[in-house]
Amino acid sequence: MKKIIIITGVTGQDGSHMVDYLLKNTDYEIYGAVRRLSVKNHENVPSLDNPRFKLIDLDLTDGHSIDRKIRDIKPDYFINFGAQSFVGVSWDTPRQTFETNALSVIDILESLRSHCPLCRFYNAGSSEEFGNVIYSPQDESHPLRPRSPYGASKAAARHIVKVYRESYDMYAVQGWLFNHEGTRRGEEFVTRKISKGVAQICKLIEKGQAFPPISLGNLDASRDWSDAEDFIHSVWLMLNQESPKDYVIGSGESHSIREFIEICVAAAGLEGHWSGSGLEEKYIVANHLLEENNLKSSILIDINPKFYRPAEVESLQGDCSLAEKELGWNRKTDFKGLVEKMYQNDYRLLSE
Ligand code: NAP
Ligand code: F7E
Repeated sequence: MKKIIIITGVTGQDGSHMVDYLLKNTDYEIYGAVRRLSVKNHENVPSLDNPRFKLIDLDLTDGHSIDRKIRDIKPDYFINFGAQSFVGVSWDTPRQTFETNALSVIDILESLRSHCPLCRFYNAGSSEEFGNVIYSPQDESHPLRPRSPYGASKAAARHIVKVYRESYDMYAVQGWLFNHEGTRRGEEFVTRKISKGVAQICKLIEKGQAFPPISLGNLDASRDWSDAEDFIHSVWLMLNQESPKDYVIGSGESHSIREFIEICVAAAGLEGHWSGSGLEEKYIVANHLLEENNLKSSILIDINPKFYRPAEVESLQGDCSLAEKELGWNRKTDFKGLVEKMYQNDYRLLSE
């Protein structure tokens, strides 16, 4: 009998990479859970024609739909990547964020306990649970100090996963994954906003056209950014240990948003410099094409306070030494490679 996996979040970044990874590395049957949307958004799921992959309707905010699918399918693994994953909007939709990210986890665990208690469960935890950090880099012992409704929802989910693991001896884990990005990253996250924005500007410069700046919020924040494709393997390793244990997955490095911009601009063959500070801070680009075309607009980045958050996580840096030692996990792509990959992908997409 082939093993059966349910994955939520398959229209998103991690869920879709997980489908690709499992189709390639296992012979399991995979059920990708999607919620009904008025306009379908299946661009990230390239495996729809594979007979081992099927879509099922499951909304994380509807416990009935979770229970029905688990009861009927009785999976061997349940991987929960589905979430309201955007920190910035979690202040606008705190209840929906909590329902989607935390309460749903109770529904999943209860249902697994009733219908298939041996199923292995992964819930997508986040470095945002560490929030207002008290030491760097953050390891598995760092306290949970979330700064956003999003971070609080993931911290709540972590506690409930641990409670079910300890109370009912279930295989339930929740890694602390630091930021991971890539070619399937949602366009509102800062990395993709920059890589796509710079690619669009580069195209306009090539055509000799003026360009509007990319408006951003807090440039002082720094993050531990990695390639999402490297992280999928760590999730599978966490799900297949002898006994369940949670790990920090990150790169061990922290880079500022300014550094991300500088590498991306260099990848586009442009040169630039910072000027001003606070709300007046700008990144100005120079390029022979700008001069040849008499283009006056050269501001690539400016600041718009609407992108500031009510509370900010200033800096995150993960200590993944335990995962390296005990899971044997290692990342392949470094920070510069990630930025260049994202820029080149966005430039190519605009060239098609
Ligand atoms: P993502 O691209 O935003 O994908 C989120 C997925 O959740 C989408 O497929 C979305 O479906 C689905 N979803 C949202 N609400 C749902 C609902 N009510 N019912 C069913 N599905 C729902 O996120 P990601 O970057 O792949 O992240 C995957 C998971 O890891 C998330 O739980 C996120 O919070 C967590 N995480 C991410 C990072 C990171 O840096 N990427 C780091 C730490 C933790 P629709 O297409 O229908 O919206
Ligand atoms: O923000 C700053 C912003 O939205 C990163 C999610 O995957 O990783 C992600 O959450 C930083 C923040 O990601 C803009 O204030 C400045 O300091 O790209 P982000 P995030 O909040 O780190 C964690 C680990 C998750 O778990 C989440 O699911 O960039 N920033 N200017 C901006 N951010 C955005 N989005 N847009 C700006 O214009």
